[in-house]
Amino acid sequence: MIIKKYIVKNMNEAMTRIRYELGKDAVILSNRKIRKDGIKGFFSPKLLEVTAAVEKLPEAKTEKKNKSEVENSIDSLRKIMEREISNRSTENRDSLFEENKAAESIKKDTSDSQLKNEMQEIKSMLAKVIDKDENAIKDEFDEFLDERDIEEKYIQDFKNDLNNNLSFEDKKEQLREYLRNIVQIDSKPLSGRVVFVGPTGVGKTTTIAKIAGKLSLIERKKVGLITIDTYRIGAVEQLKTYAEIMGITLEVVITLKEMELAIEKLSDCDVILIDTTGRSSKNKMQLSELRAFVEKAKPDETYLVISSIIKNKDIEIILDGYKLLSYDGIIVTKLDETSVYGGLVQIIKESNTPISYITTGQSVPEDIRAADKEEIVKLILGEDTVC
Ligand SMILES: Nc1nc2c(ncn2[C@@H]2O[C@H](COP(=O)(O)OP(=O)(O)OP(=O)(O)O)[C@@H](O)[C@H]2O)c(=O)[nH]1
Ligand SMILES: [Mg+2]
Repeated sequence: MIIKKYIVKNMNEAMTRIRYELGKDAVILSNRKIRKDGIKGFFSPKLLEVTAAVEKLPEAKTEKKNKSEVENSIDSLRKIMEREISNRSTENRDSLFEENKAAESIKKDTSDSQLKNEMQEIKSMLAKVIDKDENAIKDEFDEFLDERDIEEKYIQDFKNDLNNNLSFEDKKEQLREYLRNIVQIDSKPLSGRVVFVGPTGVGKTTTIAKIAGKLSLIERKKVGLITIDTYRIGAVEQLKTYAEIMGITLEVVITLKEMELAIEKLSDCDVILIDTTGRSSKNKMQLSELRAFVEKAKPDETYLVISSIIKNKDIEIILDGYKLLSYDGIIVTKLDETSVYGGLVQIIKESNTPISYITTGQSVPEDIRAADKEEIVKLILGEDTVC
């Protein structure tokens, strides 16, 4: 049994290293939080000490630990060369005897062709080993993409340009650069009329409460709230409760005319946040009805709120369906509920719309922050977690 300790920043990093070094059959024996030694450690973030074990190393790693196939091939080559040298010296000695000349010539021919054959054999052995190593690198990177839930079709242009002979780490660095180029961020301060749309239960109302709290309590802005969320019992109550706690005016809108009136009433506000009913992106009727309300509000900004726990397959349908609402920013919610963020690549690629905010928990108003490019790239690569 092989037991190995890893000092890492987080569990994701541990899992990636364990899988790479010990293989898929490895099990985690223990994990505990530790600090680096010395005073410096006291001020730096805690690290994780993870102990993992595996019965035996996977084949590729065993080869590396034991004598590798390349080394074996070199050994064989050496033996052949030694034999050839010894043959040659015999040849020299024999050449002293004229009577043995004919026999010697036959021997030399035999030994030359034998050497040729063996060299050919070694050549193909080496080619196989090199080929195997290249495949191992490729598989490891593809495995990494799978683990991070990064779908190949969304990074096809990156993969097409990727040199497969690069090491795993170099490929990862190239992916980091690629992500830095495609991640669009826009977290300009909110002002005017801002509408929030998105599927049911993604966190629109909670996000609005968080933003309203930050704007009114911290930035001291005059905030007004409008909700057209009148379809479910308790839906208005949710926002009403937050509005009362924060001392913010809430207008409830049922008809298109009321939307106009509500906007007028709140015209002295710096920011008007408009909550909407969660709609299925497949229901075009509902979305068209919602669009009529949104158009009446004449928004300065429309945010599509989407949850990071939505399945990759559904992201496409949502982004596509909600195009009807002409969203110009995206808010990704519930990042605390997952530790794999490859779906963000899909959101970024398919929406071609900047991410403005991310939310990281249920607490109002704390669990929201402006999107940060480097943080998003690290989350996708599994180098960061949301706590
Ligand atoms: N873990 C976690 N939960 C969240 C987050 N944001 C919202 N929630 C929770 O998600 C649930 C639904 O939130 P709502 O704000 O009611 O969602 P909604 O989009 O307004 O839902 P509908 O109005 O029904 O469409 C609530 O339990 C929230 O507390 C988040 O960032 N992390
Ligand atoms: Mg709601």
